Amino acid sequence: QLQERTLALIKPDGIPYMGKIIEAICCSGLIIKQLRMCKLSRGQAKDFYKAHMDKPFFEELANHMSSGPCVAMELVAEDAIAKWRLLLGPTSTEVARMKAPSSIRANFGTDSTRNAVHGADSYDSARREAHFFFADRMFAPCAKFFNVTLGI
Ligand code: YYY
Ligand code: MG
Repeated sequence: QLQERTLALIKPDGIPYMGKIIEAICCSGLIIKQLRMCKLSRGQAKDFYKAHMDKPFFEELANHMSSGPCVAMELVAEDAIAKWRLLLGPTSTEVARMKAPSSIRANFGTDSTRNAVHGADSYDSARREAHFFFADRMFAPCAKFFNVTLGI
């Protein structure tokens, strides 16, 4: 089947639960193609979320995203973008706990800013965001370990 890629991010407030979040990812059939832990500067956080620069929560969001380490992952599966969005749940953790109680945000998020994880919402954002975190790894020697069994 056609393999799709997406970008997942464990936000600073989700880091204490990263083992459980990665377990949920693996159980759902998403394959982790790349993973890196990093800490965004405030400027990098603003750049990552620049589509929201006019929103009232932008400063708070940039502060949170640069408050500690994140784990960025490139995920691969059939319908990976939609699969990951479904698994992570609605933006508001209050809504998530009502409408998607088994989602990652319902279980590990605190509020609409500290909601544990991020997921790209389209092919274009997945491409941009994967490039944001992994562009410098494009020619990494470990690329030879992919392709054969997973078809990625
Ligand atoms: O894609 P998703 O993360 O579910 O929500 P967006 O509407 O794209 O907002 C991105 C990001 O902005 C959200 O994950 C936290 C933050 N945010 C916020 O701090 N307060 C809100 N009321 C809405 C969003
Ligand atoms: Mg979004």
